[in-house]
Amino acid sequence: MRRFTWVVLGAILLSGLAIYSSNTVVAQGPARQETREAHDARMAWWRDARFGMFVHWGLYSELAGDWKEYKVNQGGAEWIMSYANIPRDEYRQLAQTFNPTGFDAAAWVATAKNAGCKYIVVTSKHHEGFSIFDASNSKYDIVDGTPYQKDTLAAIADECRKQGIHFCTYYSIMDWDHPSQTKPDNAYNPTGVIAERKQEYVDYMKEHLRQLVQDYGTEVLWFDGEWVDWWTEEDAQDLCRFLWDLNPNLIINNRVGKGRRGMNGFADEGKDQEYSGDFGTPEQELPAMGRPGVDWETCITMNTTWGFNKNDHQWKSRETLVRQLVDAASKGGNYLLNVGPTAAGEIPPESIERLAAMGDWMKIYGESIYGTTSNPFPETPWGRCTVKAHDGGTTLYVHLFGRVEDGKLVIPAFLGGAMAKSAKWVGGDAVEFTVLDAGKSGTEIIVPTELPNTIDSVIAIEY
Ligand code: H79
Repeated sequence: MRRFTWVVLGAILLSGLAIYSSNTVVAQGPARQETREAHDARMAWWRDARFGMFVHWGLYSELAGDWKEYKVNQGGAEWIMSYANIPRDEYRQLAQTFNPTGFDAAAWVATAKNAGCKYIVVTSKHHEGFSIFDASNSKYDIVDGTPYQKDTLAAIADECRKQGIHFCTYYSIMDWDHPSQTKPDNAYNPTGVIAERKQEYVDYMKEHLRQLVQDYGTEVLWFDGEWVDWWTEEDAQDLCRFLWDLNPNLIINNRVGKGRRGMNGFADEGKDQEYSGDFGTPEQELPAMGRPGVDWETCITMNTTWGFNKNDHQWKSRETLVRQLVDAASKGGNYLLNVGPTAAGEIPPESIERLAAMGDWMKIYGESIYGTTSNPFPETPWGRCTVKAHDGGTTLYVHLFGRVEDGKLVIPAFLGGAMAKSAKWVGGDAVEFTVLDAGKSGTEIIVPTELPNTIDSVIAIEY
């Protein structure tokens, strides 16, 4: 063959390879195949955001942990219908007195924004089955079923767009109210389905979800209650296809499908990609380490409940909350922090104070959280690390959770032995440092005994 032919053949082969590699298919659950680039683009805002506010609000907020003699002293007060085994008809009557006259969408969104949250996830329908939006196929919702008669979810969605916060919604597959759903004898978990009525219920959910995507513009669908036996991975795949047809950019959590193995929020090691959903969902726990290649978000309460509970006073400290956020970021995950507003529509003052404190910290140190990736070192005895690649190089953020013994800290070699160019306190002055062995042995930084911030002080090292 002539040389020219070889060159042409080679070029064809090479361009074929190039096309192949840039189109490498990422199976994001069996319901979707997209290129790595398309997948990264779809997840980009969510990965950069790192910090969101979760809102649990429903008829359970009215009971606030009490039903007759029954008291929820600890844990999810939003589960009271199941815990106290309240009959459907009695529970439904709560709607008639649900009148959140103190509700102020602008204030809620501003509270999240001032805390440094980039997105809000609001319960649209929890396990109780009541819709906190204007469900087109039900009267058991905030507009048609309560004296309040206004669409609070639409107001929150509008405010989010106004204030530049991503609007996202929670939706429970398990439903303790719908007539297609059967209840075990003593409580509602896990709820079953009358086989002939399963399709009716799936269609009912799909119409809710269509509304949330098309009419309310939700950017994430945060499913829950997927553990009911009758819900299958095939159902999840069908639902994902339905949702992505409505909005291909939608992000869906892994509780849409059957991969999650427990409260750690992930599928069995190495199996996450085999199930539906874009991200893992640890609940009330921070994983010991991240899972490379798997997006995740941990959801955490400030006290022990999701829905408002007047009996629960076990509030986490500001320090714990900030450090949990830093910990999540250092492991490549997002932190979704919950508030449970009262039936009057007010976020409890204890939550407001804590969010404000997080905002104070984030205003100075936010650059070490947003858009960062996980810690590169096997151990970080000083606290945590986050990393940010940028046009001029790479920044390593060293998060100090406490004083450093004898004022010297050796940061191990980074980026294969790159030389540190500068070091400074985030929000402050330069920090003294020495490059060890031209970077091959890392960088020594001099840390004063008095740290600028008692919760977490951050040094930014430029490479
Ligand atoms: O909405 C909040 C809680 O009401 C809800 N999720 C957060 C975001 C929640 N529902 N249940 N739980 C939390 C705990 C449930 C645990 C179990 Fe299971 C369900 C145990 C057995 C079925 C999850 C699925 C853990 C193992 C399998």
